[in-house]
Amino acid sequence: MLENGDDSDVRQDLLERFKDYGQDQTVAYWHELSPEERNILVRDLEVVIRFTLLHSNTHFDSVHLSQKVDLPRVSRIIRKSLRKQDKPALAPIADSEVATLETRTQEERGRWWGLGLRAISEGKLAVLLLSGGQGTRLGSKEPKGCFNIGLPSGKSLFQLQAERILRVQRLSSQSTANGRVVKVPWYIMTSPFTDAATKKYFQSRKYFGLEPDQVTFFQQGTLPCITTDGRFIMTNPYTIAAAPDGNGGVYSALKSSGCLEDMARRGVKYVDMYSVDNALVRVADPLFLGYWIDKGTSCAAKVIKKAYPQERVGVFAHHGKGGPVGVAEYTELSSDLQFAINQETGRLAYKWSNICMHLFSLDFLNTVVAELDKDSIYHLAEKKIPSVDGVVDGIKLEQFIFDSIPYAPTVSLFEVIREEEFAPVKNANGATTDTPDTANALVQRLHMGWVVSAGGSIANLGNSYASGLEVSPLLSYAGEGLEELCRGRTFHASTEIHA
Ligand code: UD2
Repeated sequence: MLENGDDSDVRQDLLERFKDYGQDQTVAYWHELSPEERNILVRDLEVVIRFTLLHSNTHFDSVHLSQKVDLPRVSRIIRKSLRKQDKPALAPIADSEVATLETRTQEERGRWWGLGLRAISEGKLAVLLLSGGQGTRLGSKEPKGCFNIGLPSGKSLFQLQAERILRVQRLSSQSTANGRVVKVPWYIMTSPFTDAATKKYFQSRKYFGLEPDQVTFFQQGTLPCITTDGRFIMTNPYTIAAAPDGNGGVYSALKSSGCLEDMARRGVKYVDMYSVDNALVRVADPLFLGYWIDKGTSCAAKVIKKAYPQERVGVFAHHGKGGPVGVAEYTELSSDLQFAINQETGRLAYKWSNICMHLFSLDFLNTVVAELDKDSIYHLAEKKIPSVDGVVDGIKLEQFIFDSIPYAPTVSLFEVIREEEFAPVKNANGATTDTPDTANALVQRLHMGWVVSAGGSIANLGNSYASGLEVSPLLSYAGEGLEELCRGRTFHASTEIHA
């Protein structure tokens, strides 16, 4: 802090430090700043960097972040990420490398389901929700998990996910001799955009029936937004523009927050990581977990066949022929590869899509955190960024959750049925795809199928695509256990069947 306004030595020291890292523009307006603004800038440049969090339609008041910005680390990230990398050419994933639907037997499904429930009953599974993203495309100011997609119950995405965890806990306890319920730890990664509102939402709804001590919130990091030549962008003369460091920020956040140690203390061996904006996400899926335990690999991901070349999903691919498995994000896949066709099958060559449902061993997470930090290569998201010099062409630095996969010695890819497990909520209603309405319709159609399969029937079905009904997750996780309730009964369309 500046004592009695004397700033020459402090300014000199900061100027030298930031000059060393090519960031002297951060103190370029020093002479114009009031003593109060100088204090703000000095405090932030010295200990933490005060950010104006980049948000397209609302600028947060500059957020004072608790974590220190380590200038050498940030500079290493900028330097290595801006450097042109000669990435190896991508090569498709062969069907034989995927556990496809056709290749699994009923016996295997039953065995995997049991294996998964047993691991959960032994407290070996933790669930981690990636919930730091902004709901920009959805047009919501609230964290996406708070969003009500219009189901008969009016439940938000957070509530649906919390109730699926409760259901899995019950199923897992029923699978044990002593029937003891083991609480699945739920780690929720937020960002400065979503942290306060998310915590308030859970507290005001009493964690949807979960125990508060099984829910842990932790924040991902933020990074300065930079110009194309790597210089911090100043939002105003004493504030640096910044943004969350991508959902792959989970790795450094797991370490800096102490959550990795907390997981070890709880006896966690497996971590199920997923994105908030999938209305059909099978959180803590015993089938997926059991399959993966059976395979014994370092990490696993659920995959579905791509619906069309331009679908906004990452695709799994080899980094180089015979190289490690990774994911090419839709924002980085050339249109040639988007449309490339496998000449033998006539199908898309890059068809195994990432739906942001991952399983990692805690052992693997403990090693990959260090490797990702050492390599420090981030994705560059080009953005128009408001700055002290007007709107400039800037870059947000992001890591992706799947950046860790190429470091895994072994990877398992598990195909699932799109209609059962993938209902993205990305865009506001009115858009063609991935809206609350399309997700609502997918949920109700799936659950209607469950009820009919269990011997029930539905009255007053409209002829609209969205007709169907809703089954509370507390009643059934994947359509199981509905026979007794549904057989011979008629239910009204667009209602929720609950316990
Ligand atoms: C994600 C996947 C994409 C595909 C698609 C399916 C990534 C990087 N891409 O694309 O391959 O699976 O979903 O719908 O996963 N998030 C954070 N912090 C951030 C940014 C995002 O926690 O800084 C969370 C966000 O809250 C959400 C998830 O990550 O839960 C995916 O968010 P997104 O909207 O950035 O990813 P999207 O839809 O572009």
